[in-house]
Amino acid sequence: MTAPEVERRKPEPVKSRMAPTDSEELREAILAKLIYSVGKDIKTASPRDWFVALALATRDRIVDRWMSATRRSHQADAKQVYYLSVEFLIGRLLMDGLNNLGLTEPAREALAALGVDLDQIRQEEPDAALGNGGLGRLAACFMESMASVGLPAYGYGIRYEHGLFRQMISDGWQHEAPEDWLAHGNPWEFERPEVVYPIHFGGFVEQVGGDTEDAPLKNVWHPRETVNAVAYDTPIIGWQGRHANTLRLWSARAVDPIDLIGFNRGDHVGSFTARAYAESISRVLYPSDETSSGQALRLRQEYFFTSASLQDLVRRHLSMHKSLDNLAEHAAIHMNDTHPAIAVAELMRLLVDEHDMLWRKAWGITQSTLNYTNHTLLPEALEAWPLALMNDLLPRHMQIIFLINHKHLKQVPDAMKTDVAKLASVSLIEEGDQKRVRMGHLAFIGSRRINGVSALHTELMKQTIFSDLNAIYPGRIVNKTNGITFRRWLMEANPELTKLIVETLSPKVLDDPNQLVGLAAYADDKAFQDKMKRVRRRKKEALAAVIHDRLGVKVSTDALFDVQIKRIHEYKRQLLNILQTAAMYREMKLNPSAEYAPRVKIFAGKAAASYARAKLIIKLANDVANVVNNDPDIGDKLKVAFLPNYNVSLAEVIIPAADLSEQISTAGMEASGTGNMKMALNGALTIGTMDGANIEISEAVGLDNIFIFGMTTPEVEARREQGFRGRDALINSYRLKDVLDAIYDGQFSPDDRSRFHSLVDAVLGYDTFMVGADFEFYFKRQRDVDTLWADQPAWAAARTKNIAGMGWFSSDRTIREYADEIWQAPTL
Ligand code: 26Q
Repeated sequence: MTAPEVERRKPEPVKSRMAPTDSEELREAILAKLIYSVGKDIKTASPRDWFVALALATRDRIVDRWMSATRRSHQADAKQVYYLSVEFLIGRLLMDGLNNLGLTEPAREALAALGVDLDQIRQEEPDAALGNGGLGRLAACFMESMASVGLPAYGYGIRYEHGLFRQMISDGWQHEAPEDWLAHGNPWEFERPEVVYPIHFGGFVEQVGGDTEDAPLKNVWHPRETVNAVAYDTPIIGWQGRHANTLRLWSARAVDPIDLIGFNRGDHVGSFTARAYAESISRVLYPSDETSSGQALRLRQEYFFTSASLQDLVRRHLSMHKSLDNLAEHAAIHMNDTHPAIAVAELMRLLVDEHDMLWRKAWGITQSTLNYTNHTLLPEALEAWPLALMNDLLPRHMQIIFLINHKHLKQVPDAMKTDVAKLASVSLIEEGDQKRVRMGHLAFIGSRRINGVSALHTELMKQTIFSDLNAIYPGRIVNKTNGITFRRWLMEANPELTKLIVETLSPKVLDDPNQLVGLAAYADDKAFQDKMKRVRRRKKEALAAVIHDRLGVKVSTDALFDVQIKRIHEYKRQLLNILQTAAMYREMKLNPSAEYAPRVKIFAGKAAASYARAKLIIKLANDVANVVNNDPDIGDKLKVAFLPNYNVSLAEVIIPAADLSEQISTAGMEASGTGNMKMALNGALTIGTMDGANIEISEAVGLDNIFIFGMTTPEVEARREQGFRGRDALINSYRLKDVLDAIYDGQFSPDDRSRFHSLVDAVLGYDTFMVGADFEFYFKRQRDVDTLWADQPAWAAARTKNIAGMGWFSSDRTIREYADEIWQAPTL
């Protein structure tokens, strides 16, 4: 950021004439790091060396605050939040650290004095892409917000050696390449070789004792395999450096590095295989979201990090308290989706088997300590582990789950007990050919609170997957609408807009985002809008440069930048957007004088490697781009750009340049969305369905300032019940027929005319995602977009009202709600 504002809001530090300024001090520190830690001098240092030197100097300043914050919360014996997440999609940390310490400008000056450009070397930092998408990014925003609001917390996850794959597009098709973020080391983390816990798998359970009063019955787990979990800590500093928390990620380490007997026998390769197998647990992030892989390695990952985290927090509690009796008063454990849901059984195992607690008491503590967030209702994403697999890998946990289920079913209301279907629906075990453990049910039963991530999503949770459990435990389900951290998504991604907002309102807006409402008064202010125009232009030029650089496509910054960036999924309906684009193109060809706003259609997103249809949708976007971009009749009226390898860093470039934000999921399917919030905050108008947090956004910005279209959730449901087929939509939309015919005919794929038959057939057939049904409404709503774009002052006013309405979507607000209503954890 533009730290002048940050500097201004701090009282001027009293410095003697001889004291160095922040920038001089930083310059010395960077130089010392370059020489003594990196081992290079100014002459030989590469941009990466400079990045590492700056990161290390920044880290020192973070560490000071981190240690005092940790000491303070320890002394206060403050309640700790433990946020368990199999994904943390962090991105880069350099600008986050500098911004929150108010050191961005001093660092820029310090480097400039050394002949180095901050904006160049910051590009050297690899993204920590330890997540797939929304869920992982939410965890990263929450870490930053917990530090910013002063909530003592640990994030717990897995230190994947390889994060989400790199996406390459060749000839329009997605290819995956391994990602290697640790190749040059990681300056932010601290290895803690002394913090290590054994994680057991397999084997059998033996019952011992039980014959006398002094020797109560005990279950002893004899595992077949043990892997060590080693901690790596990364400090997460909050706004203004007021507080810092720890992100503790676990790495798998074999108990024995080599099989010496095998090695000595001459089996030089084989003697390492056991180690490779053990350490494969933290090797790579599962690259698919919204589908449960059901594979043993995934279950091993989930148990590995959950058990290590619980052992760690139990040990921490016992270092300060006599017993675990008061665990719930001092710890709130959060399960980010069901991925750590085995925590319910693992905490019971630790309390009962390892700490000799009676079942009833242990269950009370478990239920008061754990909480769970659900992020999806899609059936294919709901985790249900085959009982046989679970029994093989975690035999003691399986016994505990059966006992939890037995006691749970015993106390369901009598009316439910006699209804076999209802009883089956609330059981932790799914019956059928292959019995499975329902992880969502396990998380529900073992938690104090469970929450959805937007008002609609929470309502649908109550009505669908958890309706019967909700009837048994009314009040347990609550809503916590998602949020985003404004430090990264406004201050760091868009320092120009931040500066304008601060100058227009006051620096206080940086502490209290609700003050953004003050911007609404400037909706029609000429002077303000002129400045805004300059900011917009700069951010669009930066994106245009990236598009040119990566795709060789020249786009006009006068055009409307129409952006859809997210994982590629049928329910997110990139296909609907592409069909609309192709239809627009065909109408432009037919009627060259038609009044369309000049547009650049920008897409980015990864498809799971095994998701063939999503990959075909990427190919279609690129095939349409090829035809449109090379058509001399079209020129700047329409351009299509699919930017490869979408990640957090690319998002930081695209989002501030978006004029229109596409949030067009089939109603009822997107739990919340968070990109919708990021783009609106940066001044995009949304075109979207009444889905997820789009609904809250429409309330916050006003229906006049958002383009809502499409069927609502009940309408989608009704349409499904009627047995709607996509071809039924053709009667009402000649354009849909025309564009589907053109695609089917191979107009966009002359080299393989049947390439997209399966896609067109899917739309004309069951049309699971209602692409056909919503097409005409969507197309017409896009023409309303054109009309407003033609009236630039009206557009600018609507844009300003969008930004003004976004204060509530700060993840600081979300985190305060979790702290008050779920964790009952006071901030420092
Ligand atoms: C599960 C089992 C095995 C392998 C992978 C998975 C898996 C991994 C990731 C399942 C789901 C995910 C990610 C889900 C996700 O990102 N959901 C999104 O969460 C956001 C934050 O709440 C919401 O805004 C989005 O609407 C939701 O789609």
